[in-house]
Amino acid sequence: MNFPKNFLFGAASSSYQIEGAWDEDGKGESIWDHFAHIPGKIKNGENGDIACDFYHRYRDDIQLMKEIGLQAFRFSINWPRVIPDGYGKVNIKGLDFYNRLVDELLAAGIKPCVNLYHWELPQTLQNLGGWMNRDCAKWFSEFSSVIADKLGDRVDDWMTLNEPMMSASLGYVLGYHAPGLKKPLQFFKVVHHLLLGHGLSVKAVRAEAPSCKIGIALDLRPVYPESESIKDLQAVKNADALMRRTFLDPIFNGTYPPLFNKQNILARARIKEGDLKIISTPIDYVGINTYSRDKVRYSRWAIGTGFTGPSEKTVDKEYVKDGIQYTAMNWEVYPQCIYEILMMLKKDYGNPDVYVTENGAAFTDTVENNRVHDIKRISYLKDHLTGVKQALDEGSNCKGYFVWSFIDNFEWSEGYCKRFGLIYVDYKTQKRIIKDSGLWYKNLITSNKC
Ligand code: GCO
Repeated sequence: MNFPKNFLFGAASSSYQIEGAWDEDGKGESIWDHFAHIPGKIKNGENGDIACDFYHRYRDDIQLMKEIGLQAFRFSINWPRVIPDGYGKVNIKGLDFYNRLVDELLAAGIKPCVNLYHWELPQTLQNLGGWMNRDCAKWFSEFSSVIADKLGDRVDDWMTLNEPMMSASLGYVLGYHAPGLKKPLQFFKVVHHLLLGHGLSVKAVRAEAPSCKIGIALDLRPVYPESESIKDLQAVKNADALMRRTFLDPIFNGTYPPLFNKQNILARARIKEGDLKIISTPIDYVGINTYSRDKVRYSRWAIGTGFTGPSEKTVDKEYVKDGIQYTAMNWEVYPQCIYEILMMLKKDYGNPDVYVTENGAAFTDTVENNRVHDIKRISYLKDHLTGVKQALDEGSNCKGYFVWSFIDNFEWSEGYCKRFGLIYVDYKTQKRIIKDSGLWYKNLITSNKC
Protein backbone atom coordinates (compact mmCIF):
# COMPACT_ATOMS: atom_id res chain seq x y z
CA MET A 1 0.00 0.00 0.00
CA ASN A 2 2.10 2.88 -1.33
CA PHE A 3 1.78 6.55 -0.40
CA PRO A 4 2.06 9.26 -3.11
CA LYS A 5 5.67 9.87 -4.16
CA ASN A 6 6.00 13.28 -2.48
CA PHE A 7 3.95 12.45 0.62
CA LEU A 8 5.73 14.00 3.62
CA PHE A 9 6.56 11.91 6.69
CA GLY A 10 7.57 13.90 9.75
CA ALA A 11 7.24 14.20 13.49
CA ALA A 12 6.11 16.99 15.77
CA SER A 13 6.92 18.66 19.07
CA SER A 14 6.41 21.95 20.87
CA SER A 15 8.83 24.31 22.56
CA TYR A 16 7.64 24.15 26.18
CA GLN A 17 7.36 20.37 26.02
CA ILE A 18 10.95 19.72 24.90
CA GLU A 19 13.28 22.77 25.13
CA GLY A 20 13.86 23.43 28.84
CA ALA A 21 16.20 26.42 29.43
CA TRP A 22 13.07 28.14 30.74
CA ASP A 23 14.95 31.22 32.02
CA GLU A 24 18.17 31.11 30.01
CA ASP A 25 19.80 33.57 27.58
CA GLY A 26 17.33 36.37 28.22
CA LYS A 27 14.13 34.35 27.77
CA GLY A 28 11.00 35.83 29.38
CA GLU A 29 8.42 33.87 31.40
CA SER A 30 5.60 32.13 29.52
CA ILE A 31 2.17 31.29 30.90
CA TRP A 32 3.29 27.67 31.03
CA ASP A 33 6.41 28.51 33.06
CA HIS A 34 4.15 30.42 35.42
CA PHE A 35 1.34 27.84 35.58
CA ALA A 36 3.61 24.78 35.98
CA HIS A 37 5.40 26.46 38.91
CA ILE A 38 2.11 26.68 40.86
CA PRO A 39 1.98 23.70 43.27
CA GLY A 40 -0.73 21.17 42.43
CA LYS A 41 -1.20 22.09 38.78
CA ILE A 42 1.03 19.39 37.26
CA LYS A 43 1.15 15.71 38.21
CA ASN A 44 4.10 14.90 40.54
CA GLY A 45 4.89 18.63 40.76
CA GLU A 46 6.76 18.44 37.43
CA ASN A 47 7.40 21.29 34.97
CA GLY A 48 9.20 22.15 31.73
CA ASP A 49 12.18 23.91 33.31
CA ILE A 50 14.51 21.26 31.82
CA ALA A 51 12.17 18.94 29.85
CA CYS A 52 14.30 17.12 27.20
CA ASP A 53 16.95 19.87 27.34
CA PHE A 54 16.43 20.26 23.58
CA TYR A 55 17.69 23.86 23.80
CA HIS A 56 21.20 22.45 24.43
CA ARG A 57 20.88 19.01 22.80
CA TYR A 58 19.16 19.96 19.53
CA ARG A 59 22.16 19.07 17.34
CA ASP A 60 22.33 15.50 18.69
CA ASP A 61 18.54 15.16 18.53
CA ILE A 62 18.55 16.25 14.89
CA GLN A 63 21.07 13.49 14.19
CA LEU A 64 18.60 11.05 15.78
CA MET A 65 15.82 12.47 13.58
CA LYS A 66 18.10 11.85 10.60
CA GLU A 67 18.79 8.31 11.84
CA ILE A 68 15.06 7.51 11.80
CA GLY A 69 14.72 9.13 8.39
CA LEU A 70 12.39 12.04 9.28
CA GLN A 71 11.66 14.16 6.23
CA ALA A 72 10.22 17.05 8.26
CA PHE A 73 10.18 18.34 11.82
CA ARG A 74 7.30 20.42 13.20
CA PHE A 75 8.40 22.61 16.10
CA SER A 76 7.05 25.72 17.80
CA ILE A 77 8.69 29.04 18.64
CA ASN A 78 8.73 30.02 22.30
CA TRP A 79 7.33 33.54 22.03
CA PRO A 80 8.93 34.98 25.24
CA ARG A 81 12.27 33.39 24.32
CA VAL A 82 12.30 35.75 21.36
CA ILE A 83 10.27 38.71 22.67
CA PRO A 84 10.51 38.48 26.49
CA ASP A 85 7.81 41.07 27.16
CA GLY A 86 5.55 39.79 24.37
CA TYR A 87 5.91 42.94 22.27
CA GLY A 88 8.74 45.37 21.59
CA LYS A 89 12.36 44.45 22.23
CA VAL A 90 13.68 41.27 20.57
CA ASN A 91 16.04 38.98 22.51
CA ILE A 92 18.75 38.28 19.91
CA LYS A 93 20.04 35.17 21.73
CA GLY A 94 16.56 33.66 21.69
CA LEU A 95 16.00 34.40 18.02
CA ASP A 96 19.44 33.02 17.24
CA PHE A 97 18.54 29.64 18.77
CA TYR A 98 15.77 29.16 16.19
CA ASN A 99 18.05 30.45 13.45
CA ARG A 100 20.63 27.77 14.33
CA LEU A 101 17.91 25.14 14.69
CA VAL A 102 16.63 25.81 11.15
CA ASP A 103 20.15 25.71 9.69
CA GLU A 104 20.93 22.44 11.50
CA LEU A 105 17.70 20.84 10.23
CA LEU A 106 18.37 21.93 6.66
CA ALA A 107 21.94 20.62 6.87
CA ALA A 108 20.47 17.26 7.94
CA GLY A 109 18.07 17.25 5.00
CA ILE A 110 15.03 17.71 7.26
CA LYS A 111 12.33 20.24 6.31
CA PRO A 112 11.71 22.73 9.18
CA CYS A 113 7.97 23.29 9.74
CA VAL A 114 7.47 26.30 12.02
CA ASN A 115 4.43 26.49 14.31
CA LEU A 116 4.28 30.02 15.67
CA TYR A 117 2.06 29.37 18.70
CA HIS A 118 1.81 26.20 20.74
CA TRP A 119 0.40 27.97 23.81
CA GLU A 120 3.60 29.80 24.86
CA LEU A 121 2.01 33.18 25.57
CA PRO A 122 4.34 35.59 27.43
CA GLN A 123 3.17 36.00 31.01
CA THR A 124 3.44 39.78 30.62
CA LEU A 125 0.63 39.60 28.04
CA GLN A 126 -1.43 37.31 30.26
CA ASN A 127 -1.10 40.02 32.92
CA LEU A 128 -2.84 42.29 30.39
CA GLY A 129 -5.72 39.79 29.95
CA GLY A 130 -4.10 37.31 27.61
CA TRP A 131 -6.35 36.18 24.76
CA MET A 132 -9.32 37.87 26.44
CA ASN A 133 -7.58 41.09 25.35
CA ARG A 134 -8.10 41.83 21.65
CA ASP A 135 -4.63 43.41 21.47
CA CYS A 136 -3.16 39.89 21.82
CA ALA A 137 -4.06 39.29 18.18
CA LYS A 138 -2.03 42.32 17.13
CA TRP A 139 0.91 41.40 19.38
CA PHE A 140 0.86 37.87 17.92
CA SER A 141 1.03 39.24 14.37
CA GLU A 142 4.00 41.46 15.34
CA PHE A 143 5.74 38.41 16.84
CA SER A 144 4.95 36.47 13.63
CA SER A 145 6.61 39.22 11.56
CA VAL A 146 9.80 39.05 13.62
CA ILE A 147 10.06 35.29 13.15
CA ALA A 148 9.15 35.29 9.46
CA ASP A 149 11.62 38.11 8.79
CA LYS A 150 14.41 36.01 10.34
CA LEU A 151 13.50 32.52 9.09
CA GLY A 152 11.34 33.18 6.02
CA ASP A 153 14.27 32.91 3.61
CA ARG A 154 14.78 29.24 4.58
CA VAL A 155 11.44 28.07 6.02
CA ASP A 156 8.70 27.31 3.49
CA ASP A 157 6.17 25.68 5.80
CA TRP A 158 4.38 27.63 8.52
CA MET A 159 1.41 27.32 10.80
CA THR A 160 -0.04 30.00 12.99
CA LEU A 161 -1.76 28.33 15.95
CA ASN A 162 -1.87 24.90 17.51
CA GLU A 163 -5.34 23.84 18.64
CA PRO A 164 -7.09 27.14 19.45
CA MET A 165 -9.95 25.05 20.84
CA MET A 166 -7.67 23.54 23.49
CA SER A 167 -6.17 26.97 24.27
CA ALA A 168 -9.62 28.41 24.88
CA SER A 169 -11.34 25.46 26.57
CA LEU A 170 -8.59 24.01 28.77
CA GLY A 171 -6.94 27.36 29.45
CA TYR A 172 -9.90 29.69 30.00
CA VAL A 173 -12.89 27.44 30.85
CA LEU A 174 -11.76 24.21 32.53
CA GLY A 175 -8.52 25.54 33.98
CA TYR A 176 -6.50 22.35 33.37
CA HIS A 177 -3.99 24.24 31.21
CA ALA A 178 -2.27 27.64 31.45
CA PRO A 179 -3.39 30.30 32.24
CA GLY A 180 -5.67 28.07 34.41
CA LEU A 181 -8.76 30.29 34.30
CA LYS A 182 -12.41 29.22 34.70
CA LYS A 183 -14.27 31.93 32.83
CA PRO A 184 -16.77 30.15 30.52
CA LEU A 185 -18.43 33.42 29.51
CA GLN A 186 -15.08 34.53 28.08
CA PHE A 187 -14.74 31.38 25.93
CA PHE A 188 -16.00 32.78 22.69
CA LYS A 189 -14.13 36.06 23.03
CA VAL A 190 -10.92 34.06 23.51
CA VAL A 191 -11.73 31.90 20.47
CA HIS A 192 -12.42 35.00 18.40
CA HIS A 193 -9.19 36.75 19.41
CA LEU A 194 -7.16 33.59 18.72
CA LEU A 195 -8.71 33.32 15.25
CA LEU A 196 -8.17 37.04 14.65
CA GLY A 197 -4.53 36.49 15.62
CA HIS A 198 -4.42 33.60 13.15
CA GLY A 199 -5.66 35.78 10.29
CA LEU A 200 -3.31 38.66 11.11
CA SER A 201 -0.40 36.20 11.43
CA VAL A 202 -1.11 34.73 7.98
CA LYS A 203 -0.82 38.24 6.52
CA ALA A 204 2.30 39.02 8.57
CA VAL A 205 4.15 35.87 7.52
CA ARG A 206 3.16 36.24 3.89
CA ALA A 207 4.45 39.83 3.93
CA GLU A 208 7.91 38.53 4.89
CA ALA A 209 7.81 35.21 3.00
CA PRO A 210 5.41 35.61 0.06
CA SER A 211 6.05 32.16 -1.41
CA CYS A 212 5.57 30.23 1.85
CA LYS A 213 2.82 27.73 2.63
CA ILE A 214 0.88 28.60 5.76
CA GLY A 215 -1.94 26.95 7.64
CA ILE A 216 -3.26 26.21 11.13
CA ALA A 217 -3.31 23.03 13.27
CA LEU A 218 -6.80 22.18 14.57
CA ASP A 219 -7.77 19.38 16.94
CA LEU A 220 -10.51 17.67 14.95
CA ARG A 221 -12.13 14.41 15.98
CA PRO A 222 -15.21 12.46 14.79
CA VAL A 223 -18.12 12.88 17.22
CA TYR A 224 -20.48 10.01 18.11
CA PRO A 225 -23.57 9.83 20.38
CA GLU A 226 -23.62 7.79 23.57
CA SER A 227 -27.07 6.55 22.48
CA GLU A 228 -29.48 6.96 19.55
CA SER A 229 -31.80 9.13 21.67
CA ILE A 230 -32.98 12.37 20.07
CA LYS A 231 -31.25 14.39 22.78
CA ASP A 232 -27.91 12.60 22.31
CA LEU A 233 -28.13 13.00 18.55
CA GLN A 234 -28.72 16.74 19.06
CA ALA A 235 -25.73 16.78 21.41
CA VAL A 236 -23.62 15.44 18.53
CA LYS A 237 -24.74 18.32 16.32
CA ASN A 238 -23.87 20.80 19.07
CA ALA A 239 -20.48 19.18 19.68
CA ASP A 240 -19.74 19.18 15.97
CA ALA A 241 -20.52 22.90 15.84
CA LEU A 242 -18.50 23.65 18.96
CA MET A 243 -15.44 21.44 18.35
CA ARG A 244 -15.08 21.73 14.59
CA ARG A 245 -17.19 24.27 12.80
CA THR A 246 -16.42 27.07 15.26
CA PHE A 247 -12.95 27.03 13.65
CA LEU A 248 -13.48 25.63 10.16
CA ASP A 249 -16.43 27.86 9.26
CA PRO A 250 -14.78 31.23 10.02
CA ILE A 251 -11.47 30.15 8.46
CA PHE A 252 -12.96 28.70 5.29
CA ASN A 253 -16.29 30.56 4.99
CA GLY A 254 -15.91 33.75 7.06
CA THR A 255 -18.87 32.88 9.31
CA TYR A 256 -19.50 31.32 12.71
CA PRO A 257 -21.90 28.35 13.07
CA PRO A 258 -25.55 29.49 13.30
CA LEU A 259 -25.87 27.80 16.70
CA PHE A 260 -23.85 30.56 18.31
CA ASN A 261 -25.71 33.39 16.63
CA LYS A 262 -28.93 31.98 18.10
CA GLN A 263 -27.58 31.84 21.59
CA ASN A 264 -26.19 35.42 21.26
CA ILE A 265 -22.88 33.98 22.42
CA LEU A 266 -21.29 35.96 19.63
CA ALA A 267 -22.45 39.21 21.15
CA ARG A 268 -20.08 38.64 24.02
CA ALA A 269 -17.19 38.04 21.63
CA ARG A 270 -17.19 41.72 20.60
CA ILE A 271 -16.79 40.87 16.91
CA LYS A 272 -15.89 43.94 14.86
CA GLU A 273 -16.59 44.82 11.25
CA GLY A 274 -13.92 43.21 9.07
CA ASP A 275 -12.78 40.65 11.64
CA LEU A 276 -14.17 37.65 9.79
CA LYS A 277 -12.62 38.83 6.54
CA ILE A 278 -9.23 38.82 8.29
CA ILE A 279 -9.88 35.40 9.86
CA SER A 280 -10.85 33.92 6.49
CA THR A 281 -7.64 35.13 4.78
CA PRO A 282 -6.99 32.16 2.46
CA ILE A 283 -4.58 29.55 3.82
CA ASP A 284 -2.60 26.91 1.92
CA TYR A 285 -3.55 23.90 4.04
CA VAL A 286 -5.27 22.85 7.24
CA GLY A 287 -3.44 20.78 9.85
CA ILE A 288 -5.40 18.15 11.78
CA ASN A 289 -4.38 16.88 15.20
CA THR A 290 -6.46 13.71 15.37
CA TYR A 291 -5.96 10.95 17.94
CA SER A 292 -9.34 9.39 18.59
CA ARG A 293 -13.04 10.18 18.52
CA ASP A 294 -15.40 11.97 20.92
CA LYS A 295 -18.50 10.43 22.42
CA VAL A 296 -21.17 12.81 23.64
CA ARG A 297 -24.51 12.76 25.37
CA TYR A 298 -27.15 15.38 26.11
CA SER A 299 -26.33 17.70 28.99
CA ARG A 300 -28.34 20.59 30.33
CA TRP A 301 -25.08 22.45 30.82
CA ALA A 302 -22.95 24.35 28.34
CA ILE A 303 -24.54 24.14 24.90
CA GLY A 304 -26.40 20.94 25.70
CA THR A 305 -23.45 18.65 25.24
CA GLY A 306 -21.59 16.50 27.68
CA PHE A 307 -18.36 14.92 26.50
CA THR A 308 -17.72 11.30 27.37
CA GLY A 309 -14.96 10.68 24.83
CA PRO A 310 -11.19 11.29 25.19
CA SER A 311 -11.64 12.55 28.69
CA GLU A 312 -9.49 14.59 31.00
CA LYS A 313 -10.18 11.77 33.48
CA THR A 314 -6.68 10.41 33.64
CA VAL A 315 -5.60 6.78 34.02
CA ASP A 316 -2.24 5.38 35.02
CA LYS A 317 -1.82 3.13 32.01
CA GLU A 318 -3.45 1.73 28.87
CA TYR A 319 -6.25 -0.83 29.20
CA VAL A 320 -8.78 -2.85 27.24
CA LYS A 321 -12.52 -2.49 27.89
CA ASP A 322 -15.23 -4.45 26.03
CA GLY A 323 -12.57 -5.50 23.54
CA ILE A 324 -11.54 -1.91 22.79
CA GLN A 325 -7.99 -0.68 23.43
CA TYR A 326 -7.59 2.60 25.32
CA THR A 327 -4.25 4.41 25.50
CA ALA A 328 -2.51 5.66 28.65
CA MET A 329 -4.32 8.96 28.03
CA ASN A 330 -7.65 7.15 28.37
CA TRP A 331 -8.31 7.72 24.66
CA GLU A 332 -10.14 5.06 22.69
CA VAL A 333 -8.04 3.61 19.86
CA TYR A 334 -10.35 4.35 16.90
CA PRO A 335 -8.16 4.00 13.77
CA GLN A 336 -10.81 5.37 11.40
CA CYS A 337 -10.69 8.80 13.10
CA ILE A 338 -8.26 10.39 10.61
CA TYR A 339 -10.03 8.87 7.60
CA GLU A 340 -13.38 10.28 8.81
CA ILE A 341 -11.97 13.79 9.37
CA LEU A 342 -10.24 13.80 5.98
CA MET A 343 -13.49 12.75 4.30
CA MET A 344 -15.46 15.42 6.23
CA LEU A 345 -13.00 18.08 5.00
CA LYS A 346 -13.36 16.75 1.46
CA LYS A 347 -17.16 16.78 1.64
CA ASP A 348 -17.82 19.98 3.62
CA TYR A 349 -14.84 22.29 2.98
CA GLY A 350 -13.83 21.80 -0.63
CA ASN A 351 -11.18 19.11 -0.15
CA PRO A 352 -8.35 21.46 0.93
CA ASP A 353 -4.73 20.39 1.23
CA VAL A 354 -4.37 18.74 4.63
CA TYR A 355 -1.46 17.65 6.81
CA VAL A 356 -1.96 15.31 9.72
CA THR A 357 0.02 17.58 12.02
CA GLU A 358 -0.34 15.26 15.04
CA ASN A 359 -1.20 11.60 15.52
CA GLY A 360 0.28 9.18 18.02
CA ALA A 361 -0.28 7.32 21.27
CA ALA A 362 0.90 7.17 24.84
CA PHE A 363 1.54 3.62 25.99
CA THR A 364 3.67 2.37 28.87
CA ASP A 365 7.26 2.00 27.62
CA THR A 366 9.89 -0.14 29.35
CA VAL A 367 13.60 -0.37 28.53
CA GLU A 368 15.00 -3.90 28.07
CA ASN A 369 18.65 -4.28 27.06
CA ASN A 370 18.70 -0.72 25.76
CA ARG A 371 15.65 -1.33 23.56
CA VAL A 372 11.98 -0.31 23.82
CA HIS A 373 9.66 -2.85 22.17
CA ASP A 374 6.61 -0.57 21.82
CA ILE A 375 4.51 -2.87 19.66
CA LYS A 376 1.19 -1.23 20.67
CA ARG A 377 2.44 2.10 19.35
CA ILE A 378 3.55 0.48 16.08
CA SER A 379 0.07 -1.06 15.66
CA TYR A 380 -1.53 2.29 16.46
CA LEU A 381 0.56 4.18 13.89
CA LYS A 382 0.13 1.48 11.22
CA ASP A 383 -3.64 1.32 11.64
CA HIS A 384 -4.06 5.11 11.53
CA LEU A 385 -1.79 5.45 8.49
CA THR A 386 -3.95 2.80 6.82
CA GLY A 387 -6.86 5.18 7.31
CA VAL A 388 -4.84 8.01 5.73
CA LYS A 389 -4.09 5.80 2.72
CA GLN A 390 -7.79 4.87 2.41
CA ALA A 391 -8.69 8.58 2.38
CA LEU A 392 -6.03 9.23 -0.28
CA ASP A 393 -7.50 6.41 -2.40
CA GLU A 394 -10.88 8.15 -2.06
CA GLY A 395 -9.56 11.52 -3.24
CA SER A 396 -8.39 13.30 -0.08
CA ASN A 397 -5.68 15.91 -0.55
CA CYS A 398 -3.71 14.78 2.46
CA LYS A 399 -0.09 15.81 1.83
CA GLY A 400 1.71 14.52 4.87
CA TYR A 401 1.71 12.95 8.32
CA PHE A 402 3.52 14.00 11.50
CA VAL A 403 3.84 11.56 14.39
CA TRP A 404 3.27 13.03 17.83
CA SER A 405 5.97 12.99 18.96
CA PHE A 406 9.54 12.60 17.79
CA ILE A 407 10.64 12.32 21.43
CA ASP A 408 9.02 11.63 24.83
CA ASN A 409 8.24 15.00 26.40
CA PHE A 410 6.27 17.05 28.97
CA GLU A 411 2.62 16.11 28.53
CA TRP A 412 1.10 19.26 30.05
CA SER A 413 -0.89 18.55 33.23
CA GLU A 414 0.26 14.90 33.08
CA GLY A 415 3.92 15.86 33.36
CA TYR A 416 6.41 13.24 32.10
CA CYS A 417 4.52 10.05 32.92
CA LYS A 418 2.86 9.88 29.50
CA ARG A 419 5.24 8.88 26.71
CA PHE A 420 4.33 9.55 23.03
CA GLY A 421 7.80 9.55 21.50
CA LEU A 422 9.42 7.55 18.73
CA ILE A 423 12.49 8.17 20.87
CA TYR A 424 12.60 7.29 24.58
CA VAL A 425 14.05 9.75 27.12
CA ASP A 426 15.52 8.75 30.47
CA TYR A 427 14.80 12.05 32.22
CA LYS A 428 17.35 11.36 34.97
CA THR A 429 20.25 11.10 32.53
CA GLN A 430 18.73 12.67 29.38
CA LYS A 431 19.83 9.51 27.56
CA ARG A 432 17.89 8.84 24.36
CA ILE A 433 16.90 5.39 22.96
CA ILE A 434 15.26 4.98 19.56
CA LYS A 435 12.16 2.85 20.21
CA ASP A 436 11.10 0.01 17.89
CA SER A 437 8.39 2.39 16.62
CA GLY A 438 11.13 4.80 15.52
CA LEU A 439 12.83 1.97 13.60
CA TRP A 440 9.46 0.92 12.16
CA TYR A 441 8.78 4.51 11.03
CA LYS A 442 12.21 4.64 9.37
CA ASN A 443 11.34 1.54 7.30
CA LEU A 444 7.94 2.97 6.42
CA ILE A 445 9.52 6.21 5.21
CA THR A 446 12.19 4.37 3.23
CA SER A 447 9.68 2.03 1.58
CA ASN A 448 6.93 4.69 1.38
CA LYS A 449 4.36 2.09 2.31
CA CYS A 450 2.88 0.38 5.32
C1 GCO B 1 -2.25 18.63 22.15
C2 GCO B 1 -0.97 19.18 21.82
C3 GCO B 1 0.22 18.32 22.11
C4 GCO B 1 -0.04 17.13 23.04
C5 GCO B 1 -0.41 15.91 22.25
C6 GCO B 1 -0.71 14.72 23.17
O1 GCO B 1 -2.94 18.15 21.25
O2 GCO B 1 -2.60 18.72 23.32
O3 GCO B 1 -0.90 19.60 20.47
O4 GCO B 1 1.04 19.26 22.71
O5 GCO B 1 1.09 16.87 23.81
O6 GCO B 1 -1.56 16.15 21.50
O7 GCO B 1 -1.75 15.04 24.04
